[in-house]
Amino acid sequence: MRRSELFLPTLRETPAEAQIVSHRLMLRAGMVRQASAGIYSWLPLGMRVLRRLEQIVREEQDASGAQEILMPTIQPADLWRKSGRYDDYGKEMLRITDRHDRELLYGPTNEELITDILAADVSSYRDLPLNLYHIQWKFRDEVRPRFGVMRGREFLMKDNYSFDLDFAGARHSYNKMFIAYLRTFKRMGLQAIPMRADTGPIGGDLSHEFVVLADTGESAVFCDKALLEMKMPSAELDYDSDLQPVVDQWTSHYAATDELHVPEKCPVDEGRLVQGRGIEVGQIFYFGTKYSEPMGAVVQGPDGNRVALEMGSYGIGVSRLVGTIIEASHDDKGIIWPEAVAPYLIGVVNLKSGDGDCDRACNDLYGFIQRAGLSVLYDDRDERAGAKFADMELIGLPWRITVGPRGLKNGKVELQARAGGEAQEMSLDEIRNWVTAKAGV
Ligand code: P5A
Repeated sequence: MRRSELFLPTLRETPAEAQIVSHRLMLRAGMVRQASAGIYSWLPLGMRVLRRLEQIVREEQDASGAQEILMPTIQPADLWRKSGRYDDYGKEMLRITDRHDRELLYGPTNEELITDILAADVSSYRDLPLNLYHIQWKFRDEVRPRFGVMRGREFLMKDNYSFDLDFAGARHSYNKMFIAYLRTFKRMGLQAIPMRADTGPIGGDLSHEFVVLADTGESAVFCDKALLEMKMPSAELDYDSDLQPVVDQWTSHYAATDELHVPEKCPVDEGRLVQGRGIEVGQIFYFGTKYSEPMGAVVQGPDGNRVALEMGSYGIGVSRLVGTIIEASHDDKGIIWPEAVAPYLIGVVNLKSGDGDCDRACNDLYGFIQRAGLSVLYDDRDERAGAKFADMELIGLPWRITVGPRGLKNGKVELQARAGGEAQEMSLDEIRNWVTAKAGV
């Protein structure tokens, strides 16, 4: 993409309404604009990051055996009356009436809707296990929407729902998601720590939050230092194998959010206890038959008896993750995107647009990078070099290639990593080789 054509309204000034760095940077880098409190429009740069996160989530869900569906944002109130949650959910639920006076709501989560689908279409134990996910906008009328996309009212969530015949099956489904979540966040460059958590309005008796440590996190968290040094489950670990020992390795170490942390009962001595603040990027729940029973999601078991489905639900805050990654990776100049989620991998800066040699070299390189299959933003604008650098640093692309008249006289361009380190002078051949190697072709 050429910068001159991209809708990228960056801001020099720090927006007064933004209290935390990720919110400030998302506004300044032209990623989002507020439509109303806690509700945002996503502009091209923000949208590209959101899509990349979705894709990582999708790939890890698919790898775990979950199947993608798409449920609507608007749900009938009656379903929530069946589960008993319609009144309990209170003011956080946005309630809507249509022209026929039918009561609807904008879904804050989808346990009821998915259970209703299963109740109608699954009747035998042979149809199980099932794990269905979607990536869809949710609405929760939060009392205090704040910190931009971190606590929005409208936000993008990946949510899935597992259905099993018995507890052993449900626990295996829970464990699969536990591992899929570790892998998902790791791929995004985040260290997310699983912590025992309260189940809140979702209910049930087993739950883990996945928490990224950050000073701007909304909750206080406590965990054993050992968890910060844990190794990821091996890439060879098969989802069909017994996952309990792997999950036990993680859950054997103490970790709790402030709701569950009781200092007097904490088994970790002070030297090993990490106390900090955390951002909840995901949460998983096992709640047995809490929804399937009242909603009639029942199957015939192998012995002919009818049994209510054993269920769990699993959520990832996809839009919240955009802010979380920025909280975890930035400096005083702007965002530092990890390669795996960057809106573009490479920025090409033309130091003298309009100069024949510079334009030609940049155009060639821009075409070459695109043909290699890498994403590139080419700053072809007629702007001061300082302004172009400041913009590139703000939007945080992992690599910058600078092309200027002085270097070109010697056939050289400059390669610089956003994450730091020395800039490297390279010949045009060398930079093309670097691109080819990066593309892995
Ligand atoms: C699990 C999936 C659920 O809703 N039902 C379906 C269960 N869980 S949850 O913990 O309440 O939400 C899942 C994740 O969504 C993100 N999240 C938010 N992100 C931005 N703004 C909000 N207001 C918001 N509320 C929840 C969190 O990352 C949470 O872990």
